[in-house]
Amino acid sequence: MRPKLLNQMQIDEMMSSLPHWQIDDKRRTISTALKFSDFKQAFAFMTEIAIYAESIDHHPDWSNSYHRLHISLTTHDLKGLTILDEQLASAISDAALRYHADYVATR
Ligand code: H2B
Repeated sequence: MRPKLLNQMQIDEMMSSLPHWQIDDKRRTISTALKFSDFKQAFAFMTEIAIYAESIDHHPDWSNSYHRLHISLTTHDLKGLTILDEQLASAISDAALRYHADYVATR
């Protein structure tokens, strides 16, 4: 699939459906940060998201430290946001609920 960059209106719509995500000033990435009960939970979550990311061929930029996970999404090929970022963010938010992860301040 070769997605198109979202327009301003589509981005606004996306952000209203992703309450725990922030968009950067240039509107090229969305990001969030999560805290899990421990490292094992964080890594299990990452494994689940990694498998999903592979299935849609769209991959997160993320970093993990102990029980914290910082996630940033963008469509590198187009240097901006597409429906794939929305799809991955929404899958991440659904999984975060199941894992009882807490949203924390992003860096
Ligand atoms: N993931 C993300 N986040 N952005 C991309 O542009 C991207 C990707 N491109 N995964 C895909 C892989 C591309 O490099 C391959 C060739 O399909």
